[in-house]
Amino acid sequence: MADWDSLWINANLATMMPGPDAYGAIADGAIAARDGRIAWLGAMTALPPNAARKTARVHDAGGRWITPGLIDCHTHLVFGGDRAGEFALRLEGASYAEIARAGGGIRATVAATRAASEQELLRTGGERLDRLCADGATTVEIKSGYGLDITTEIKSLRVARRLADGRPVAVVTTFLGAHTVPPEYEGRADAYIDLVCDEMLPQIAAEGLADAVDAFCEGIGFSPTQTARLFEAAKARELPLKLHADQLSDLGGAALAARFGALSADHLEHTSADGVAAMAAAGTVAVLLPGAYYTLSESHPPPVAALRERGVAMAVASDCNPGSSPALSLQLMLNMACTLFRLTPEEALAGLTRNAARALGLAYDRGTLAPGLQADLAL
Ligand code: DI6
Ligand code: FE
Repeated sequence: MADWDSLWINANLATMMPGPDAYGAIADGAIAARDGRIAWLGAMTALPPNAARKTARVHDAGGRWITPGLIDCHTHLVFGGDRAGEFALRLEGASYAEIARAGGGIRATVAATRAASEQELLRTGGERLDRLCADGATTVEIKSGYGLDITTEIKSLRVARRLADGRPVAVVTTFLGAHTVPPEYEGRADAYIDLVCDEMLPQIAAEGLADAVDAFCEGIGFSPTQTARLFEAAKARELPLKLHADQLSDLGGAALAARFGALSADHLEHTSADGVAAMAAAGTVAVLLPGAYYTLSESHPPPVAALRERGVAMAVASDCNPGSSPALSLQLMLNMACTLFRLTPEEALAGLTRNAARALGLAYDRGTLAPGLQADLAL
């Protein structure tokens, strides 16, 4: 009866399916794929007779663990230049916000990204994506937000889409035109939001370049009112929402994201109890980014105990970017989610699989191991 393309035998499976065991573990199991989908999984003792003979390729996992392919649901990995100099400045006492206000930070990367050719962005972005894949990623979200003009935002999103070509990974794109006010709009943030809503968003939506829309709601980013305007415009085009919320201060970003039914609110270091309650009620996923917390030497971690108590799904991601999280190891993020944010190992792995899929609206298709889902596996 078995008629499979691939079969992995002698594997321990972390299915990540909810249940009595936090990993949804199947010890001494096997998993089969057909046409890129999971066709069967279970204990070795339940494997149909002759299964191996009727399968094109049989792999012996040799007792290793198979998890769902890891999902990095928050990255900014298409960018030009680097910001190593800012690392040194911060060591000397400058803060992330001070560097940003002095024209460094995101704006420094915007200048370098505008100057970079599409080929250059494809090459450097590809090197970064390859490292995430080597660490077990099979789905990676990539945000724009280092263009902040229509040409460069579109260039970045096209590069992000093309990065998946020829690689064993799916790329999901997010339009982050509202990342910061570009220099040519200094002091005119509302006029820039007009440009984002009235020109960038329609063109990007028409070209199908974005799977979601995000913003940086922060003192050095955009106000809740400006963010809400963008969210209205995105909703009118039926684009899902995400938000950089409450990273450096509590502007009520988590509650704002929840009010708009956003897929996720990300960072959350300064989110209040009300914000957590609003996320719980709306089913908005909390995306925790320990790499940024670590790199910026923050001391105010996200309210993990409250998120856990309220049953808010917690995802974990790299936030790969040249300023606040120059990180390309998902296994290090698993470690830091536990050591810095006190997630349990089970919660951390769920954060890079099941809950990361939810943060991208893809839980119907990936993030757990179950028949019918994509056969995205990490061995
Ligand atoms: N928060 C972040 O962690 C990234 N963007 C944001 O709004 C960092 C962006 C950068 O520093 O380049
Ligand atoms: Fe980010």
